[in-house]
Amino acid sequence: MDFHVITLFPEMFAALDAALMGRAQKGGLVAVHAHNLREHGLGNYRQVDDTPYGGGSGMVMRPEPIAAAIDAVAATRPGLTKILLTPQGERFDQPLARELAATCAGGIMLIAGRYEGFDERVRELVDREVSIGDYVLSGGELAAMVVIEAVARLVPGVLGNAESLDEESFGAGNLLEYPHYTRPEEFRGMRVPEILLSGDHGKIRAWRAAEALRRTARRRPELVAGRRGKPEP
Ligand code: 6GU
Repeated sequence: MDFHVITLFPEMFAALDAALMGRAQKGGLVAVHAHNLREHGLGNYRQVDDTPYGGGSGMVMRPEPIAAAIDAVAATRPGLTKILLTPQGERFDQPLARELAATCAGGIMLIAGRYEGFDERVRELVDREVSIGDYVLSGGELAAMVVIEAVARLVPGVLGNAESLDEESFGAGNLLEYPHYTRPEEFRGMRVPEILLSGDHGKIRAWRAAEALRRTARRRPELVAGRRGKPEP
């Protein structure tokens, strides 16, 4: 799967050359291309932002450089799904990651903004808007990387068989994961649950399923109720 990011900070995406994403890119399963929005800036200063109509503090990203960058990337790659990263977007979660992995075979274009926001007309240029959570980031770059990694690891072959999609948190049942233990059997007086040492794989499976449900019900009751979003007060 191909990812194309439009950003003022393409160098940030070198972070995806490490670990799982690095392996996936070297193996040809995933490609990440960062395109410098500055190249489409206006005038000698390659300006990409301007003061807001109506007054107020901060700068707003102008629509023309973003439109030019989107068009330049799309011209040679017509199948890309265009996603604007914005705190006002649809909340990114594992079901949305699965949806994008399943429906964006033609690749994904991610538009990362900086400053206070985009000119409203930029919204008309994209297919959807995504936020990674209710907190403020100075730009969409880290959000883009979150989306890229979460979607890329759902591409067949990206995870080794050591890693299972079904058993992890938000996996098959959209629950948190059951507790894990490794050696030693006793650590600072804390023992590994006896059942995990029993060798009875039927009982172990049942214990893990019950623990996953119990833990999710305590920590994230809204997931057990099958609802998305925050717990109700
Ligand atoms: Cl997608 N962008 C920015 N700038 N801040 C965010 C975000 C995105 N998602 C959460 N906070």
